[in-house]
Formats: sequence, structure tokens, C-alpha cells
Amino acid sequence: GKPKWPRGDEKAWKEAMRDVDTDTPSITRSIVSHVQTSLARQAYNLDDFGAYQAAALSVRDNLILNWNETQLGYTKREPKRAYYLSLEFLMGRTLDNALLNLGLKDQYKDGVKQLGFNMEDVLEQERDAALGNGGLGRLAACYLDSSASQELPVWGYGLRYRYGIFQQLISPEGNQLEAPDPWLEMQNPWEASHLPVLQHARLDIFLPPQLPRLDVTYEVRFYGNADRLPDDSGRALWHGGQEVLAVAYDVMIPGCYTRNTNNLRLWESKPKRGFDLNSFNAGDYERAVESSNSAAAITSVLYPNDHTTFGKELRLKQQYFWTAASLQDILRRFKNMDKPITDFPEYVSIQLNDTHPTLAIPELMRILIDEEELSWNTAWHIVTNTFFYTNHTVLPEALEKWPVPLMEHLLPRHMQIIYDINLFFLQAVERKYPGDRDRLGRMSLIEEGFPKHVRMAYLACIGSRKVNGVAELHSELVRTTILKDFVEFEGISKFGNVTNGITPRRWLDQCNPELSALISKTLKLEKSVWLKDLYKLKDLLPFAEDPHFRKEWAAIKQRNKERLAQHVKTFLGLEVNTKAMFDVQIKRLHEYKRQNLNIFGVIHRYLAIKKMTPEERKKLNPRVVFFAGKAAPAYYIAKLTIRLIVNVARVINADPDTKDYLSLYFLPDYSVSVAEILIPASDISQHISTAGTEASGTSNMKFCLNGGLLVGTVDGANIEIAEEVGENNVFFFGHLAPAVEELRYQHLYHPVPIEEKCPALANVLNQVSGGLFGDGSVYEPLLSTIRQGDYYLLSDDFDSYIAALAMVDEAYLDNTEWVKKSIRTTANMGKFSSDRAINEYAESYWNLEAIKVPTTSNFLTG
Ligand code: BZD
Repeated sequence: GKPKWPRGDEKAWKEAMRDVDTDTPSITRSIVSHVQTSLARQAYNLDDFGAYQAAALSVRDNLILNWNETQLGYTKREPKRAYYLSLEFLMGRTLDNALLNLGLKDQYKDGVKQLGFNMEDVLEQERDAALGNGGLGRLAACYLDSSASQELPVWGYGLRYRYGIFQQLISPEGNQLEAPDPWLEMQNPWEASHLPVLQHARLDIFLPPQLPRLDVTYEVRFYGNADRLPDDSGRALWHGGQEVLAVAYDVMIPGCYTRNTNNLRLWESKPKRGFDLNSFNAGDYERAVESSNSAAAITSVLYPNDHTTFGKELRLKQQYFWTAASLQDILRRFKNMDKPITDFPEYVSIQLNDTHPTLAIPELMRILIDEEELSWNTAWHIVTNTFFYTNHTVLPEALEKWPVPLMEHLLPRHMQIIYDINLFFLQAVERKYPGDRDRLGRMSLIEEGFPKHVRMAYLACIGSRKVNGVAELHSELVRTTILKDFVEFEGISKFGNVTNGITPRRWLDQCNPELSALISKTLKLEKSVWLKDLYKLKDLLPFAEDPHFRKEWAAIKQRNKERLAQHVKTFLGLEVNTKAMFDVQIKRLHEYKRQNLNIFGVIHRYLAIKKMTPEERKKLNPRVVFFAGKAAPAYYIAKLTIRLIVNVARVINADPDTKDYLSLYFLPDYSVSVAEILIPASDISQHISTAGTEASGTSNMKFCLNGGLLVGTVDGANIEIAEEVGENNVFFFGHLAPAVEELRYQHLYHPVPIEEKCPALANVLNQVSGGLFGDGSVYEPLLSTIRQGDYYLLSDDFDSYIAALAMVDEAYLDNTEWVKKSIRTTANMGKFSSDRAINEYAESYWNLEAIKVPTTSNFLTG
């Protein structure tokens, strides 16, 4: 018969089982118990950091219980699952988000208060998990929150980098310096630790709600040889080379007001053996240590380059290590269900977040052919019904390409498979367009050259069921530019759009609790309702006419501005004029995002104010401009932009003629947590990319959701935001995407001197050259990108940009109208919830259904 389960005395089990206890006494008990035993600390010397650790462990206990029930439920129900493969997850802090999603914030606040701590200070102790560069990584984090909140069986797969995105420091000259971000250590690298070594060493198991799964490991091979078998099976044997181990670390992802708690599985690399015994015996100690070093190096650091490709071997190793481990894990889970392998796409969808995981396509082919012994056609059918590819950029320099010699060396079998895919694909193209050699060259997965390169976007495209861009305009540009030939060949229905979204949990409820409370009160709805159905915000519209409501609305914005000012005071020691309009541009530094346009606009304004009489100045509404963002460490021009901003700030903030009317701050070390303070405090924010270059943008959505108005170009998701909130509530300027190509052509072949074309901008550039902000020669390389070529069209858009900012000034004078605009903006942002976006993926791409985890436990029965 069946073995008795659970073992032993069922009653004893039942009585000992704990559930999520939500009353304050239980919470206090659980925190204190973690102080006593997990941390081995005393009440008398417990500091904020200890309180944070204990609270985080206590919350983690709850998450683990929910996580267990969720995974048990999924295993039992055998639903179709989706996997989100992303090399980046920009999670930020976890504790506050978990408390809010669990609905336990107030109880924990009371609990820590009883123990003598202030919740705000406790939450401040947590370091950001900054395992991403920017929008792409943060999007992945928002999608995890939405998947769990929508009760969808989705797991994320990524890498557990030991070092996240670098910490940015600004030197006295205004240069960006980079320091490592050892987020797993509690200690700030710039401060001495006052804490015992024991805790230091053990901290990584306590920090974010993360669980090492030392039993979940897979082997991953690199290098070696691939020998095709001498039969006609198409199989090959890949052997030799280096083998490393992937170890799983699980991060629990709680849904909002549901028991569903999904998983983010991050892989860490380790040597397969501590050291290679053979070389050790041979006395080659050096080599033995080396092999263990290089295995661990794979997941040591996040590459800080967005929008460029560098062709570094270690980056390619990261990509293969991660896709190989993830696919083994996914296949093992599938096989536990005992279904025929040909059913794989009925049970598994895999979303590729950009081309970074494209190796999953040849890797799944390899497994299906070489290990499962399927035919090429069967394998290809499975593959092309499993994967989905999201493109995040049309900038040519950002499209991923790998040198063929590097691929052949590192992944010899995969290179064979890619050549085979290419052969069959081009044969099909040739059948449809006989004799069209140009087309074959354009569409080949292999770019000719010395060396040849593999075009990853093309491989991702032909290996996927569907391809999507991240905003309407961007998806149209994908269809008409970079993948035009593929649309013609494969048909347009494969090429879709899913406009990005943001989670309103973090980007409204968590970062702007007062506004969240006002919304709940006004709508007479629990936040658990409108946070999961963001279109409900529409019902705020009539309240724009209510003077009392407007007053409360404006007062919250004001307090958020004061909170930001307090932050600047604490971290930079600077006073900020909170009566001024707050104007914010925060994003990675890049020429296409045109921080340069913004800083030149600031200089223009400064020069204009300088020329005014004191009476004229008094009529101005003061403006404070904030910048924040990191530059890729090797991106020289972007770093010069930072230097210019810092030095302009130094001059104008100290100028007695202007400082009451215009000031400027560059906030160092931009992060998710810094964004949470800046975004709710903005009156306007700038999203001013050259038309057609910003795929979507997502911070634009965050600002508008928090009632900040948008200054922007007709680009990316700005367009859809304007459609939703009304064009009269956004400040648009600049040339449109279809004009860009022609303008660039004119710049090249009929250049007009900038003095003639845009005297206002020429004057600004001359002031910089002339040394108004310190040695002008320093900025020559930056200035000449505009004087010569001006690829990003600053000289074409500058005048209309200045005009748009003048319209902002004009509109701000009418405070009542301004607050109405702010309310109407928030009210119309429902579309941009990442819940809407993830549901579009679930329905139109993955064919995935929600599974609600029961509140009653399956713990004993399985
Ligand atoms: O992705 C960004 C786009 O630039 C935004 O327009 C868009 O809103 C978001 C989300 O779709 N792309 C990135 O953030 N890209 C990277 O960070 C990146 C990272 C590594 C390599 C290449 C690009």
C-alpha cells in the first residue's frame, strides 16, 4: 500500500504547522525571535540595521509559506507556465514592497514601533538589488510583480551577479567615477564596518528574501569539440572543454493581495570541483586555482553597457551559462509531468527579454536533437512554438552581434546549429524570392566581414513564435526598419506590440503613500481594488473640479517636494527652494536621450535671466532642475555631459543674480530607491529623445502616474500617454520620427552652420567654449558632436524645445489649471499598469491562465 503521509502523528504535524500570522503580537514575537536566534543579538544593542534584518527575516518566513503553497499548487494543477528570461532584474529594495503586497505594512510598523524603532529608518537600511542597467531591467521587475499579482504561473530566470550596476561617484571636477556595488555585503564600501565579522559573512543568506538552493544545480559546458555523428541523424557529440556548475538562488515574488508568490530563480556559477585534481597532482597549483576562479567569475559582475555591444567573451559566457541552466531546469520540470516532448509548447512559453537570451534557441535545438534524439523538423517545430522575442531598441549600434570565431571557440555545437538554421532558412527565402541575392545577404544570420558576426536579433526573430516591440511607434519601426524583410517573408501577424507598463504598487502606493491614501479615500475604494484595476483612476476626473480636492492634491505634491529637498540636504548638504517648479530628467546618460538638449536649455535660461532687470526677474516663476543617471564607464561623451551639468550647476547655483530663479542639481548614484523619491516630487519631467530612438520609456509613465506633467518629443510611449491624458496635458515639441532620416541627410550633405540654423543654440555652445563654466576646451569633444553632424538633431529641435518650456512657464502661472492638469493626468494613466501589459502577454502570446492559490494549506497532503 501507499506509505502513510505525513509521517508520524498527523495531529502533531497539524498543531506545529504555522500559518501567516498577521496580528501585531505575533509579528513582534517573530521579529524578536529572529533577533534572538537567527541574528544572535541582544535587545540592548540592537540597531536599525539589526531591526531591519530581523523584520526582513520575519517577512521572509511569511513569503516562504506562501511561496510553498503556490509552487505546490502549480505542481498539482500542471498548468501551462511562462518563463521570463532576462539578464537583468532591477529590483530595488524588497521589504517595503513585500509588506505592502502582503497587506502587513501597518502591523509591522506597529510591531517595530513597540520594539523602539521607526519603520522609515528600518526600511532605509536595505540596499538596492541593482541587478540591471535601466529600463529593460526595471521592466522585468515590474512584470514579475504583475505576474504574481495577476496570479499567473510565471517564473523569472536571471543571474545572481555578485556586483550589480556600479556605484557612481562624482569627483570634485565633475567626473563620474565608478566603484563596485557589492550588494550582498551589508557594508557600504566607503564606510568602515562596526559590525561583527560573523554577521558580515552570513549576511547574504538573510538579505533580500532569497533562498539558496544548494541542491538545485546543473552542469554547463564551454569550449571543447563538437563532432557530428557519422550517421544521418544530424546529431553531434559535444565533449571536452570546461564544465561549470550553476547553483540556484530563489527570490520570492509576492503578489499584491493574493497568496500567490512566484519565483525569480537566479543562477550563481561555481567550479564543478573545488579544483582540478589532475593538474593539482601534476604540481600545477596555479592552473588548478585558475579554473576555479574562472568558473566563479562568470556571475561576478553585471555589464554596465546599455545600448552598445562589446563582444567580450565573458559576456557571451554569462549568456550561455544562464540560458543553459534555465533550460535544463525548465525541461526537468516539464518532464516531471510525463507528457510527450512534442507537447512542450503546450506547457511552456519562454519570453526572451531582448536578444540577450537568444542562445536559448540553438541550445534547445541541441538538447532536442542531440539528447532527446528528435529530428531537425520536430525540434524546430517545438522551438519556434516555445519562444517569444521582445525587442527594446532599433538603434543599429545596440543590435547584438557576436563574432563567429568567438562563438565557434566557446560554443562549437551551437555554431553548427546556427549555420544549419541559417541554411534551411535561406533556402526557404530563396524559394520565395528566387535569385534575389541581395535579400539573402540582408537576411542571413551571418553578417559578412572580417570576422563574420552572428546577428542575434535575426536569430531571435526566426526562432520565435512572435516578436514584439514595446510601444506602438517602436513596434512599427521594428516592422518597417530592422525586421522589414522578415515581415515580408513571414507575414505581419507574427510582429506585434505590447506597450510597456509599470507596477502601480511600487510606483504609486509605495513611493507616494499620501497620494495613494487620498485616491482610496476619494474613490471610496480599498487600494487593493484600484491598485489591481488601474482604470478605476478614471473616477478621479470629476474631482479635478473640486477645489478642496485640488488643495489636498497640491499639498501632497508640495510635501513630496519637501521630502526630496530633505534628501538632497542629507546627502549633498544643499538647500533646495521648494517653492520652485521641480523639473526632472532621470535616466541613463545617452546622446539619444539628449540630456545635452536639457543642459543647453538650462544655460539658455540662465543667460536670459542674466540679461533681465531685477523687476523682470521678479515676475519669473523659479525653477529647480534635477538630473540623475549613470553613464556607461567607457562612454566618453556621456561622461562629459555629466561633467558639464555639474559645472553649470556650480556656476548658476552660486550666481546671486539668478540663483533665486534657477538652480540645478545632479544627484549622484541614481537608483530605484532614488527614483522613488524624485518621481513623486516632480512638477514636470523630461523625455526628450530624438524622435524614433526611445523605444518606449517607462519613467515617463511613473511621473505621469504621480501627477507630474510631461515635456517630451513625439516618441515611444510619450505618444500613447498623450493619447490617454489628452494632448493639452502634455508639452510636446520637436520633429517627428518620419522627418529624422531626411534631416540627417541634410546635415551630412547640405550642412548649414549652426550660427545660421539655430543662433540661440550657437550662443549657448559659444558660452561653454568661451569658459563660462570652466575651461571650455574640456567640452570640445561634446560640443563638436553638435557642431558637426549633429546626429541627434539638437540644432533642429532646440527652438521648439525652448518654446515648449516657455509654454510650461505660462501654464504654471495658472495654479488652478495646473493642478487640474496634474489630476487629469493621473486619472488617465490606467492603461500603463504593468498588469495590463502582462495580461496581454499572457493572453495573446503565451496562452496562459491564472491559477489562484487556495488560502487553505496543502502542506501536509502535497
Ligand atoms: O528598455 C530600454 C529602452 O531604451 C526603453 O525605451 C524601454 O522603455 C525599456 C523597456 O522596454 N532599453 C534598455 O534599458 N536597455 C538596456 O538597459 C540594455 C542593457 C544591456 C544591453 C543592451 C541594452
